[in-house]
Amino acid sequence: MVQIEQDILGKNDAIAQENRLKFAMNKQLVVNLVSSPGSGKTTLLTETCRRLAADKVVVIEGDQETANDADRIRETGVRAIQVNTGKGCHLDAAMIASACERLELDGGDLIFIENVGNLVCPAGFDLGERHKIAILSVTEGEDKPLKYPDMFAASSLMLVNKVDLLPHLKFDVQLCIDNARKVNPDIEVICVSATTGEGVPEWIDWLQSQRK
Ligand SMILES: Nc1nc2c(ncn2[C@@H]2O[C@H](COP(=O)(O)OP(=O)(O)O)[C@@H](O)[C@H]2O)c(=O)[nH]1
Ligand SMILES: [Mg+2]
Repeated sequence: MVQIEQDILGKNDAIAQENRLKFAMNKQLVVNLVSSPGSGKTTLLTETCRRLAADKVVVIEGDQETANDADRIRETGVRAIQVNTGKGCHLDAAMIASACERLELDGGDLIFIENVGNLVCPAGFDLGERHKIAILSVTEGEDKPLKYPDMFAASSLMLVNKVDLLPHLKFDVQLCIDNARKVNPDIEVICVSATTGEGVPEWIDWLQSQRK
């Protein structure tokens, strides 16, 4: 088991490194959104695409089945490609390489990857992205960074989503942030609501600062 795991991860890391070099050469910013299912990745992405419509934005959508999320992105006018992983629980670097080829990008792009929803497997797979971004919604509980530390340790930024629901819930935002910083003292945090737009300008500013 250990040998197989090492072989798979070794092969993935080599392709991820090729992706990373290509992204750098083509001046592309690539961010990989990771979270459990339903935390609001696609909703936040559609809102983000609407606000960045004038930019060169594309989205690579990962789900086990269906093209629903790519369809939701395309409704905003942004190009999207759907990757179905079947039995797989995460995207890998080869899937991203092939999706980028199909997108025929010409450089300077902002590439969003929406990974398959789960807080475990996507943490272990480097796609060649600049940043992993963990989305945690306030309905999931403050303890998730402690229960699934790898995901939060691998992420540069945590977006705490659905803050519009806070008045209806017992969710301690500061405790959640403290828990995330226990596993990753450097993680940045932005509180957002993908549906009301609260915090979304700060998220867009964060993206723009990464593009410079
Ligand atoms: N109240 C509220 N609901 C949200 C927010 N973001 C997403 N949702 C809802 O959460 C559900 C799952 O969202 P979706 O974007 O499909 O999550 P994904 O599985 O992470 O892509 C949908 O019913 C969304 O309307 C938010 O900020 N506030
Ligand atoms: Mg989705």
